[in-house]
Amino acid sequence: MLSNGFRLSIVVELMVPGDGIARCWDVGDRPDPKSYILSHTAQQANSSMLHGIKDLDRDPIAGPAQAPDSLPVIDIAELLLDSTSLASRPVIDDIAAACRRWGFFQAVNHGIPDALLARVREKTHAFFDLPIDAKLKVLRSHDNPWGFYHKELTKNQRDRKQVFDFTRAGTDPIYQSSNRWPEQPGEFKPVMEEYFKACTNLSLQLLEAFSIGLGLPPHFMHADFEKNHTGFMRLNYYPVHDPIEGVESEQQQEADLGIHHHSDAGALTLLVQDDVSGLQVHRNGYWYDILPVEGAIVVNTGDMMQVWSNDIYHAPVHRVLAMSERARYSVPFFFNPAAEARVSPLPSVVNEQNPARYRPINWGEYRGRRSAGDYADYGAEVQISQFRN
Ligand SMILES: O=C(O)CCC(=O)C(=O)O
Repeated sequence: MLSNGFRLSIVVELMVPGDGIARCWDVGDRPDPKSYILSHTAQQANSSMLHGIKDLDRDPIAGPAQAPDSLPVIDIAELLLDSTSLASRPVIDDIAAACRRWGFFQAVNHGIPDALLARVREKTHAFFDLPIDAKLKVLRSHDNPWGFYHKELTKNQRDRKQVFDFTRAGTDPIYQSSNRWPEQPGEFKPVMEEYFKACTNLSLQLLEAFSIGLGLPPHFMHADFEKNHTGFMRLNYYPVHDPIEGVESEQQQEADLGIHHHSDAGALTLLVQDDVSGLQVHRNGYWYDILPVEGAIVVNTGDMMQVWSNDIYHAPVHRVLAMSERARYSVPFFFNPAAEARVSPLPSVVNEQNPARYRPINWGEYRGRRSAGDYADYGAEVQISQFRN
């Protein structure tokens, strides 16, 4: 848990046990300080613009003065038993409070078996361990986003990672394309499909908490997901060395972060991370680490949840640092509505005093534009701020 460049003594001293957020950083302890943190700190004062917008990746990392509270770890067992029971109300309130404050929490007792998570981890490692030629056989293309990719962009900057993306079986309604599955490792597809199903079920249960938290019946949001959701799974591999270093001449700007800052486009994200740190959330001008908590699934809200809730829940900006000592693996499941969903602030959060802050968004179109920008640099990325009233 405290690997990858963190000095054990410092982290133990400054962390509240189990809360998943560390309090203080010595920049010398950060993953890849040379290539990113130090150079960016030095440039911070005079060079913080990216495509005409403030580049949040240049903001400082939180020290003790900026971290008076912590990212919650929430036991969701009662919610999974019955979201309408009295016993689940404190869980729902904790989730609502976490999503207002951080947009993130770590869920424990989430019901996904450890054995399944272990198999997902094993297959993820085995896939990324394949020789590059085997991975290139399932390479993502311009018109089909499913499969392997090693040159992904976030905010038009190349990330230091490799990914493998897949979605539901059949032809997906946004890109009219279908999954690419590798021949190796064996059992890769059934394991991933089983995990996809488990994440879909858990996400639907979490949606009940979000609906109740916004004063709506538990199943209010289900209509946009149950039959035709467009959720997808991503396997992330953050190697220590830039995966295309010295191989490609195009897009050779330095991949100085694992993933540059972004918010997730959809409703909510479930993430399993391994024991290597690197994920950070941006809050009030600082970056806070989300440290691995054993057995927990990290949950965060996305752009569509921010719109539905009329800014009560927010889509947190987050990123992953570049690795310097050990590779990192993570598996996010992005739970997204049906392609035809028209997303706008929900009736329970809009009234005369609080008018709708967004115009309706067509999810399929929004998602299509966002992922096109991940593939190649098509200029400014689509953002929900463009739909603000
Ligand atoms: O690897 C992580 O911890 C975060 C992944 C993420 O933000 C993404 O894939 O969009």
